[in-house]
Amino acid sequence: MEISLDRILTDLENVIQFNKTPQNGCTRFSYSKEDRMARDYLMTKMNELGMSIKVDGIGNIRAKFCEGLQTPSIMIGSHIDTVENGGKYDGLIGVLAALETIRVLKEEKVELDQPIELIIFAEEEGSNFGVTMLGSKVLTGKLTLEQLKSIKNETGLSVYEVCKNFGLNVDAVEAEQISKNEVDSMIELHIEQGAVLENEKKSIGIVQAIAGMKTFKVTLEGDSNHAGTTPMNLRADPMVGASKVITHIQNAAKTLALPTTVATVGKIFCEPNMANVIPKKVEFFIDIRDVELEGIEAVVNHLTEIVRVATKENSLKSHIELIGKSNSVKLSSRIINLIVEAAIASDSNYMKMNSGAVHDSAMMADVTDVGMIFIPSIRGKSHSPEEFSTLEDIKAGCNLLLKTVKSLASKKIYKY
Ligand code: HGY
Ligand code: MN
Ligand code: MN
Repeated sequence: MEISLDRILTDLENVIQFNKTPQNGCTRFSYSKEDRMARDYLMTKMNELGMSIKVDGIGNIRAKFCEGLQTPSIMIGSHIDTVENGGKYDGLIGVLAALETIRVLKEEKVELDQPIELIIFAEEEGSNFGVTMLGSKVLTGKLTLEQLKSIKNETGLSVYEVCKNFGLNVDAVEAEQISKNEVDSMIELHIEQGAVLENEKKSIGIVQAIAGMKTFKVTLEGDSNHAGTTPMNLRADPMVGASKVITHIQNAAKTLALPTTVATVGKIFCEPNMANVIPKKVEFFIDIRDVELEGIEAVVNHLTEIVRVATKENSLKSHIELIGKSNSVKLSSRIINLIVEAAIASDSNYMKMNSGAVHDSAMMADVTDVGMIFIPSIRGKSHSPEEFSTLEDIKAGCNLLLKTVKSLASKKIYKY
Protein backbone atom coordinates (compact mmCIF):
# COMPACT_ATOMS: atom_id res chain seq x y z
CA MET A 1 0.00 0.00 0.00
CA GLU A 2 1.59 3.25 -1.18
CA ILE A 3 0.59 6.84 -1.82
CA SER A 4 0.25 8.10 -5.39
CA LEU A 5 2.92 10.76 -5.88
CA ASP A 6 1.23 11.76 -9.16
CA ARG A 7 -2.01 12.65 -7.37
CA ILE A 8 -0.13 14.64 -4.73
CA LEU A 9 1.81 16.55 -7.40
CA THR A 10 -1.38 17.22 -9.39
CA ASP A 11 -3.02 18.65 -6.28
CA LEU A 12 0.14 20.67 -5.52
CA GLU A 13 0.30 22.19 -9.01
CA ASN A 14 -3.44 22.95 -8.89
CA VAL A 15 -3.35 24.64 -5.50
CA ILE A 16 -0.25 26.75 -6.11
CA GLN A 17 -2.12 28.40 -9.01
CA PHE A 18 -4.03 30.22 -6.24
CA ASN A 19 -1.21 32.65 -5.61
CA LYS A 20 -1.00 36.47 -5.56
CA THR A 21 2.65 36.63 -6.64
CA PRO A 22 3.22 33.91 -9.26
CA GLN A 23 6.39 35.68 -10.47
CA ASN A 24 7.93 35.64 -7.00
CA GLY A 25 7.15 32.70 -4.77
CA CYS A 26 3.82 31.87 -3.16
CA THR A 27 1.58 34.44 -1.47
CA ARG A 28 -1.71 33.01 -0.20
CA PHE A 29 -2.82 34.75 2.98
CA SER A 30 -5.71 33.33 4.97
CA TYR A 31 -9.06 35.01 4.21
CA SER A 32 -7.83 36.19 0.78
CA LYS A 33 -9.33 35.34 -2.60
CA GLU A 34 -6.40 33.00 -3.22
CA ASP A 35 -7.22 31.26 0.05
CA ARG A 36 -10.88 30.96 -0.93
CA MET A 37 -9.94 29.25 -4.21
CA ALA A 38 -7.53 26.87 -2.50
CA ARG A 39 -10.16 26.00 0.11
CA ASP A 40 -12.81 25.37 -2.55
CA TYR A 41 -10.45 23.10 -4.50
CA LEU A 42 -9.50 21.07 -1.44
CA MET A 43 -13.06 20.83 -0.10
CA THR A 44 -14.17 19.53 -3.49
CA LYS A 45 -11.55 16.78 -3.15
CA MET A 46 -12.77 16.01 0.39
CA ASN A 47 -16.38 15.82 -0.85
CA GLU A 48 -15.30 13.35 -3.53
CA LEU A 49 -14.07 11.13 -0.68
CA GLY A 50 -17.42 11.37 1.09
CA MET A 51 -15.96 13.34 3.95
CA SER A 52 -18.16 15.46 6.21
CA ILE A 53 -16.74 18.98 6.23
CA LYS A 54 -17.07 21.70 8.87
CA VAL A 55 -15.49 25.15 8.77
CA ASP A 56 -15.27 26.76 12.20
CA GLY A 57 -15.59 30.43 13.10
CA ILE A 58 -11.88 31.25 12.67
CA GLY A 59 -11.71 29.35 9.37
CA ASN A 60 -10.17 26.02 10.38
CA ILE A 61 -11.46 23.30 8.04
CA ARG A 62 -12.23 20.00 9.83
CA ALA A 63 -13.23 17.13 7.53
CA LYS A 64 -13.98 13.66 8.81
CA PHE A 65 -13.59 10.36 6.99
CA CYS A 66 -15.65 7.52 8.49
CA GLU A 67 -17.50 9.87 10.78
CA GLY A 68 -19.88 7.00 11.56
CA LEU A 69 -17.29 5.44 13.83
CA GLN A 70 -17.99 6.77 17.33
CA THR A 71 -14.37 6.68 18.49
CA PRO A 72 -12.02 9.69 18.77
CA SER A 73 -10.50 10.48 15.39
CA ILE A 74 -6.93 10.46 14.22
CA MET A 75 -6.25 14.03 13.08
CA ILE A 76 -3.87 14.74 10.17
CA GLY A 77 -3.22 17.96 8.27
CA SER A 78 -1.44 21.31 8.41
CA HIS A 79 -2.04 24.80 6.92
CA ILE A 80 -2.35 26.26 3.41
CA ASP A 81 -1.64 29.91 4.12
CA THR A 82 1.81 31.32 3.32
CA VAL A 83 4.12 34.18 4.13
CA GLU A 84 4.60 36.91 1.47
CA ASN A 85 6.63 35.45 -1.46
CA GLY A 86 7.00 32.18 0.40
CA GLY A 87 7.57 28.66 -0.84
CA LYS A 88 5.06 26.21 -2.28
CA TYR A 89 5.56 23.35 0.20
CA ASP A 90 5.32 25.01 3.65
CA GLY A 91 2.07 23.73 5.16
CA LEU A 92 0.46 22.69 1.88
CA ILE A 93 2.49 19.51 1.44
CA GLY A 94 1.23 18.34 4.85
CA VAL A 95 -2.38 18.95 3.83
CA LEU A 96 -1.92 17.11 0.53
CA ALA A 97 -0.17 14.22 2.28
CA ALA A 98 -3.16 13.95 4.61
CA LEU A 99 -5.65 14.07 1.72
CA GLU A 100 -3.74 11.37 -0.16
CA THR A 101 -3.53 9.22 2.99
CA ILE A 102 -7.33 9.22 3.19
CA ARG A 103 -7.67 8.50 -0.54
CA VAL A 104 -5.45 5.43 -0.22
CA LEU A 105 -7.16 4.15 2.95
CA LYS A 106 -10.47 4.39 1.09
CA GLU A 107 -9.17 2.82 -2.11
CA GLU A 108 -7.57 -0.05 -0.22
CA LYS A 109 -10.71 -0.50 1.88
CA VAL A 110 -8.61 -0.49 5.03
CA GLU A 111 -10.70 -1.50 8.04
CA LEU A 112 -10.69 1.56 10.30
CA ASP A 113 -11.84 1.59 13.89
CA GLN A 114 -11.30 5.32 14.25
CA PRO A 115 -12.32 8.17 11.96
CA ILE A 116 -9.58 10.08 10.19
CA GLU A 117 -9.98 13.83 10.47
CA LEU A 118 -8.26 16.12 7.98
CA ILE A 119 -7.63 19.56 9.44
CA ILE A 120 -6.52 22.71 7.64
CA PHE A 121 -5.60 25.34 10.21
CA ALA A 122 -6.30 28.98 9.37
CA GLU A 123 -3.73 31.79 9.63
CA GLU A 124 -0.81 29.63 10.77
CA GLU A 125 1.77 32.07 9.40
CA GLY A 126 0.31 35.13 11.08
CA SER A 127 0.71 37.02 7.78
CA ASN A 128 -2.44 39.07 8.33
CA PHE A 129 -2.16 40.02 11.99
CA GLY A 130 1.40 39.16 13.08
CA VAL A 131 0.11 36.41 15.41
CA THR A 132 1.30 32.97 14.31
CA MET A 133 -0.86 29.84 14.66
CA LEU A 134 -3.99 31.96 15.11
CA GLY A 135 -6.40 29.22 13.97
CA SER A 136 -4.98 26.54 16.23
CA LYS A 137 -4.72 28.98 19.16
CA VAL A 138 -8.44 29.77 18.82
CA LEU A 139 -9.37 26.10 18.35
CA THR A 140 -7.53 25.19 21.57
CA GLY A 141 -8.88 28.14 23.55
CA LYS A 142 -5.56 30.05 23.71
CA LEU A 143 -7.23 33.10 22.17
CA THR A 144 -10.74 34.31 23.09
CA LEU A 145 -13.48 35.90 21.00
CA GLU A 146 -12.82 39.20 22.78
CA GLN A 147 -9.15 39.07 21.82
CA LEU A 148 -10.13 38.51 18.18
CA LYS A 149 -11.89 41.88 18.31
CA SER A 150 -8.70 43.66 19.43
CA ILE A 151 -6.02 41.97 17.29
CA LYS A 152 -5.87 44.10 14.13
CA ASN A 153 -4.16 44.02 10.74
CA GLU A 154 -2.24 46.92 9.21
CA THR A 155 -5.43 48.50 7.85
CA GLY A 156 -6.94 48.48 11.36
CA LEU A 157 -9.40 45.64 10.69
CA SER A 158 -9.73 43.16 13.57
CA VAL A 159 -9.55 39.37 13.21
CA TYR A 160 -13.25 39.38 14.06
CA GLU A 161 -14.11 41.76 11.19
CA VAL A 162 -11.86 40.00 8.65
CA CYS A 163 -13.36 36.61 9.49
CA LYS A 164 -16.90 38.00 9.37
CA ASN A 165 -16.17 39.56 5.97
CA PHE A 166 -14.88 36.15 4.84
CA GLY A 167 -18.29 34.69 5.71
CA LEU A 168 -17.28 32.91 8.91
CA ASN A 169 -19.44 32.62 12.01
CA VAL A 170 -16.77 34.03 14.34
CA ASP A 171 -19.16 34.33 17.29
CA ALA A 172 -19.22 30.54 17.47
CA VAL A 173 -15.47 30.11 18.09
CA GLU A 174 -15.63 29.56 21.83
CA ALA A 175 -18.33 26.93 21.49
CA GLU A 176 -16.19 25.18 18.86
CA GLN A 177 -13.07 24.87 21.01
CA ILE A 178 -11.65 21.35 20.88
CA SER A 179 -11.79 19.56 24.20
CA LYS A 180 -8.95 17.51 25.69
CA ASN A 181 -8.82 14.05 24.10
CA GLU A 182 -11.73 14.87 21.77
CA VAL A 183 -9.36 13.48 19.16
CA ASP A 184 -7.12 10.48 19.75
CA SER A 185 -3.97 11.97 18.23
CA MET A 186 -2.65 14.32 15.61
CA ILE A 187 0.19 13.87 13.11
CA GLU A 188 1.47 16.72 10.93
CA LEU A 189 3.81 16.18 8.01
CA HIS A 190 5.81 19.33 7.25
CA ILE A 191 8.97 20.43 5.49
CA GLU A 192 11.87 20.91 7.93
CA GLN A 193 12.54 24.50 6.85
CA GLY A 194 16.13 24.09 8.02
CA ALA A 195 19.21 22.16 6.83
CA VAL A 196 19.71 19.56 9.56
CA LEU A 197 18.30 16.61 7.56
CA GLU A 198 20.29 17.61 4.49
CA ASN A 199 23.51 18.02 6.48
CA GLU A 200 22.94 14.72 8.26
CA LYS A 201 21.98 13.06 4.93
CA LYS A 202 18.64 11.87 6.33
CA SER A 203 15.34 11.82 4.44
CA ILE A 204 12.97 11.76 7.41
CA GLY A 205 12.88 13.82 10.63
CA ILE A 206 10.81 12.59 13.58
CA VAL A 207 10.16 15.63 15.73
CA GLN A 208 10.68 15.42 19.49
CA ALA A 209 10.12 19.05 20.48
CA ILE A 210 8.91 22.28 18.89
CA ALA A 211 10.50 25.61 19.79
CA GLY A 212 8.59 28.20 21.75
CA MET A 213 8.51 31.82 20.68
CA LYS A 214 7.70 35.36 21.76
CA THR A 215 6.90 38.14 19.29
CA PHE A 216 7.24 41.75 20.40
CA LYS A 217 6.24 44.97 18.65
CA VAL A 218 8.56 47.86 19.57
CA THR A 219 7.44 51.42 18.78
CA LEU A 220 9.93 54.30 18.98
CA GLU A 221 8.73 57.90 18.48
CA GLY A 222 10.99 60.88 17.93
CA ASP A 223 10.89 64.35 16.38
CA SER A 224 10.34 64.31 12.64
CA ASN A 225 12.30 67.04 10.88
CA HIS A 226 14.16 68.16 7.77
CA ALA A 227 17.10 65.87 6.90
CA GLY A 228 19.17 68.79 5.63
CA THR A 229 18.64 71.57 8.12
CA THR A 230 18.60 69.70 11.43
CA PRO A 231 22.01 69.54 13.15
CA MET A 232 22.97 66.04 14.35
CA ASN A 233 23.06 67.10 18.01
CA LEU A 234 19.49 68.43 17.85
CA ARG A 235 17.87 65.27 16.56
CA ALA A 236 15.49 62.79 18.20
CA ASP A 237 15.76 60.10 15.53
CA PRO A 238 13.81 56.86 16.18
CA MET A 239 15.64 55.08 13.34
CA VAL A 240 18.93 55.50 15.24
CA GLY A 241 17.24 54.09 18.33
CA ALA A 242 15.79 51.19 16.36
CA SER A 243 19.16 50.31 14.83
CA LYS A 244 20.70 50.14 18.33
CA VAL A 245 17.92 47.87 19.65
CA ILE A 246 18.08 45.58 16.60
CA THR A 247 21.86 45.24 16.82
CA HIS A 248 21.76 44.49 20.56
CA ILE A 249 18.96 41.95 20.18
CA GLN A 250 20.98 39.99 17.63
CA ASN A 251 23.99 40.22 19.91
CA ALA A 252 21.99 39.05 22.96
CA ALA A 253 20.72 35.99 21.06
CA LYS A 254 24.27 35.17 19.88
CA THR A 255 26.22 35.75 23.08
CA LEU A 256 23.91 35.98 26.11
CA ALA A 257 21.44 33.14 25.52
CA LEU A 258 21.74 29.46 24.51
CA PRO A 259 23.21 27.95 21.32
CA THR A 260 19.64 27.10 20.30
CA THR A 261 18.29 30.66 20.80
CA VAL A 262 17.41 32.71 17.72
CA ALA A 263 16.12 36.28 17.33
CA THR A 264 14.98 38.03 14.19
CA VAL A 265 13.74 41.47 13.17
CA GLY A 266 12.11 40.90 9.81
CA LYS A 267 9.37 43.50 9.75
CA ILE A 268 9.84 47.25 10.20
CA PHE A 269 7.73 50.33 9.50
CA CYS A 270 9.07 53.89 9.23
CA GLU A 271 6.83 56.96 9.23
CA PRO A 272 6.78 58.99 7.01
CA ASN A 273 9.40 56.76 5.28
CA MET A 274 10.92 59.52 3.13
CA ALA A 275 14.64 59.71 2.31
CA ASN A 276 14.87 63.42 3.21
CA VAL A 277 12.87 63.31 6.46
CA ILE A 278 14.06 62.37 9.94
CA PRO A 279 11.44 59.74 10.90
CA LYS A 280 8.62 60.50 13.29
CA LYS A 281 7.99 56.87 14.25
CA VAL A 282 9.68 53.50 13.70
CA GLU A 283 7.85 50.28 14.53
CA PHE A 284 9.46 46.85 14.30
CA PHE A 285 8.71 43.25 15.28
CA ILE A 286 11.12 41.00 17.21
CA ASP A 287 10.73 37.21 16.86
CA ILE A 288 12.59 35.30 19.63
CA ARG A 289 12.63 31.50 19.74
CA ASP A 290 14.17 28.54 21.51
CA VAL A 291 13.25 25.02 22.52
CA GLU A 292 14.43 26.04 26.01
CA LEU A 293 12.40 28.83 27.67
CA GLU A 294 15.51 30.17 29.43
CA GLY A 295 17.01 31.00 26.03
CA ILE A 296 14.03 33.14 25.12
CA GLU A 297 13.98 34.82 28.54
CA ALA A 298 17.69 35.65 28.31
CA VAL A 299 16.95 37.82 25.26
CA VAL A 300 13.64 39.18 26.58
CA ASN A 301 15.29 40.34 29.82
CA HIS A 302 17.76 42.34 27.75
CA LEU A 303 15.11 43.86 25.52
CA THR A 304 13.66 46.18 28.16
CA GLU A 305 17.08 47.55 29.12
CA ILE A 306 18.22 47.98 25.52
CA VAL A 307 15.05 49.91 24.64
CA ARG A 308 15.40 52.08 27.75
CA VAL A 309 18.97 53.08 26.85
CA ALA A 310 18.17 53.69 23.16
CA THR A 311 15.16 55.79 24.17
CA LYS A 312 17.18 57.93 26.59
CA GLU A 313 20.17 58.40 24.29
CA ASN A 314 17.96 59.61 21.44
CA SER A 315 15.30 61.53 23.44
CA LEU A 316 12.56 59.20 22.20
CA LYS A 317 9.29 57.79 23.48
CA SER A 318 9.07 54.00 23.39
CA HIS A 319 6.54 51.20 23.79
CA ILE A 320 7.13 47.44 23.90
CA GLU A 321 4.14 45.17 23.29
CA LEU A 322 4.12 41.37 23.51
CA ILE A 323 1.87 40.46 20.58
CA GLY A 324 2.24 36.71 20.44
CA LYS A 325 3.75 33.81 22.33
CA SER A 326 3.78 30.05 22.37
CA ASN A 327 5.50 27.65 24.75
CA SER A 328 7.95 25.07 23.51
CA VAL A 329 6.39 21.62 23.58
CA LYS A 330 7.67 18.09 23.78
CA LEU A 331 5.72 15.83 21.41
CA SER A 332 4.00 12.59 22.42
CA SER A 333 6.32 9.62 22.99
CA ARG A 334 3.38 7.32 22.06
CA ILE A 335 3.14 8.91 18.62
CA ILE A 336 6.90 9.32 18.19
CA ASN A 337 7.36 5.60 18.88
CA LEU A 338 4.65 4.72 16.35
CA ILE A 339 6.31 6.87 13.69
CA VAL A 340 9.69 5.28 14.52
CA GLU A 341 8.18 1.79 14.22
CA ALA A 342 6.68 2.70 10.84
CA ALA A 343 9.99 4.27 9.76
CA ILE A 344 11.92 1.14 10.69
CA ALA A 345 9.34 -1.06 8.96
CA SER A 346 9.74 1.10 5.83
CA ASP A 347 13.51 1.07 6.05
CA SER A 348 13.41 4.88 6.26
CA ASN A 349 16.61 6.82 6.66
CA TYR A 350 15.37 8.84 9.65
CA MET A 351 16.59 10.80 12.67
CA LYS A 352 14.89 12.33 15.69
CA MET A 353 15.17 16.10 15.93
CA ASN A 354 13.69 19.34 17.22
CA SER A 355 11.82 21.97 15.25
CA GLY A 356 13.08 25.56 15.20
CA ALA A 357 9.94 26.53 13.29
CA VAL A 358 6.67 26.71 15.18
CA HIS A 359 3.71 24.63 14.04
CA ASP A 360 0.02 24.23 14.79
CA SER A 361 0.99 20.87 16.24
CA ALA A 362 2.55 22.79 19.13
CA MET A 363 -0.82 24.35 19.93
CA MET A 364 -2.56 20.96 19.76
CA ALA A 365 -0.07 19.25 22.10
CA ASP A 366 -2.03 20.11 25.26
CA VAL A 367 -5.31 18.62 23.97
CA THR A 368 -4.08 15.44 22.25
CA ASP A 369 -1.05 13.25 21.55
CA VAL A 370 0.91 14.91 18.76
CA GLY A 371 3.66 13.82 16.40
CA MET A 372 5.37 15.44 13.40
CA ILE A 373 7.15 14.04 10.37
CA PHE A 374 9.69 16.30 8.62
CA ILE A 375 10.95 16.01 5.07
CA PRO A 376 14.16 17.79 4.04
CA SER A 377 14.27 21.37 2.71
CA ILE A 378 17.00 21.63 0.10
CA ARG A 379 19.73 24.01 1.35
CA GLY A 380 17.50 24.55 4.37
CA LYS A 381 15.64 27.27 2.49
CA SER A 382 12.06 28.15 3.44
CA HIS A 383 9.76 31.18 3.59
CA SER A 384 11.38 31.91 0.23
CA PRO A 385 10.67 31.17 -3.46
CA GLU A 386 13.73 28.88 -3.31
CA GLU A 387 11.96 26.49 -0.94
CA PHE A 388 12.26 23.00 -2.44
CA SER A 389 11.84 19.33 -1.47
CA THR A 390 12.65 16.40 -3.75
CA LEU A 391 10.00 14.03 -5.11
CA GLU A 392 11.83 11.16 -3.46
CA ASP A 393 11.64 12.82 -0.03
CA ILE A 394 7.99 13.85 -0.53
CA LYS A 395 7.13 10.26 -1.44
CA ALA A 396 9.02 8.81 1.54
CA GLY A 397 7.43 11.26 3.97
CA CYS A 398 3.89 10.76 2.67
CA ASN A 399 4.25 6.98 2.72
CA LEU A 400 5.46 7.18 6.31
CA LEU A 401 2.42 9.26 7.26
CA LEU A 402 0.15 6.70 5.57
CA LYS A 403 1.82 3.79 7.34
CA THR A 404 1.69 5.51 10.73
CA VAL A 405 -1.98 6.48 10.36
CA LYS A 406 -2.88 2.96 9.26
CA SER A 407 -1.14 1.47 12.28
CA LEU A 408 -2.95 3.96 14.55
CA ALA A 409 -6.43 3.77 13.08
CA SER A 410 -6.96 0.19 12.08
CA LYS A 411 -6.83 -2.31 14.85
CA LYS A 412 -9.46 -4.32 12.93
CA ILE A 413 -12.45 -3.77 15.18
CA TYR A 414 -14.97 -2.15 12.82
CA LYS A 415 -15.74 -2.46 9.09
CA TYR A 416 -16.72 0.89 7.61
O1 HGY B 1 7.28 31.02 11.68
C1 HGY B 1 7.21 29.78 11.70
O2 HGY B 1 7.97 29.12 12.37
C2 HGY B 1 6.16 29.07 10.90
O3 HGY B 1 6.66 28.82 9.62
N1 HGY B 1 4.94 29.82 10.83
MN1 MN C 1 4.37 25.91 8.13
MN1 MN D 1 5.84 28.93 7.60
